[in-house]
Order: sequence, then structure tokens, then C-alpha cells
Amino acid sequence: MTPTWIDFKTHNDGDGSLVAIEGGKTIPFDIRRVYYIYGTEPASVRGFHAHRQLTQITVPVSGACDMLFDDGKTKISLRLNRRNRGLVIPPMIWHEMSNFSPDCVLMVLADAAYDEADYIRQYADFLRHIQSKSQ
Ligand code: T46
Repeated sequence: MTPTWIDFKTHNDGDGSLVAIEGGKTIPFDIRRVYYIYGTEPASVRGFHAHRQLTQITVPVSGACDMLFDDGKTKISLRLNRRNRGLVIPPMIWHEMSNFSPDCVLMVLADAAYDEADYIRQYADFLRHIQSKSQ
């Protein structure tokens, strides 16, 4: 499993920095939804699910956190800590976020509206789906 990172162009003009993200251009899909996670504690752990269809890109616009990626065969831990770099979360990747810095604000760009039916929230169900696809 090789995670996909997207590096965004940073415009520095001496009075700060600006990063622009355009759907279908900077990132490979039209943005249908944006949400962000903040106010986490260092011990907070979130996620614990996979999506059936949804593709998302996470950008730590402040601070940092870890993201565990699990494709049912391999688990890798990734550190999100660059404000100008996004991590693609493709469908059918079990993911968990942890080790949040106190200032972490994790922005997420998604290619579809919120749909609870798209979530697989039980790990055993996730493994069953992976196994049924590989047969
Ligand atoms: C994901 C990771 C990275 C909504 O009402 N609308 C929304 O668009 C979202 C994303 C969530 N919610 C509600 C559903 C729950 O009642 O917000 C509550 C918290 O959601 P959840 O427990 O799924 O949050 P996380 O941090 O575990 O996961 C979130 C996203 O839900 C998920 O798609 O991939 O961030």
C-alpha cells in the first residue's frame, strides 16, 4: 500500500503564506463537502471506519496528528504535519487518527455529501468486504 500525498503550492509574500486548493485542478475531484476536526485532546482517537465509495483528502491546517492506514493486509502509520500537504484517503481504507497536537485542526475535503450508509464502522465487516472483493 503506497499512500498518495498531494503537495500544494504555497504563496509566500513576506506577510504570511497562502495555499489555494481547487477541486478538479489541485486535487483530482470536485469538492462536495468540507469539514474540520479540532479541540481534540492528545489522548483522543477518532476514525475507526472505512468508506465504501468516498474519497477524501486531509490537510492539517494547524498542528499535527497521526493517521493509521489499514487496507486489510498492511497497516502503516503516517504523520500529518505540513500545512501545504494533503493525504488522500481512498475508499476501503480503515483509518484511525491519534496523537493530536493541542493546536491540531484537521481539514477534510470530500468528493460526496455525508452519508452514514457509506461507512463501515465494524472492523470485522471491513475485513469481510476486503476478502469478498479479492475472491
Ligand atoms: C473520516 C474521518 C477522517 C456529520 O453530520 N456530517 C459530516 O460530514 C461528518 C464528517 C460527520 N457528521 C457527524 C456524524 C457523527 O455524529 O459528526 C459526528 C462525528 O463523526 P465521526 O464520528 O464519523 O467523526 P470521525 O472524526 O471519527 O471521522 C471523520 C469523518 O466522519 C470520516 O468520514 O474519514 O473524519
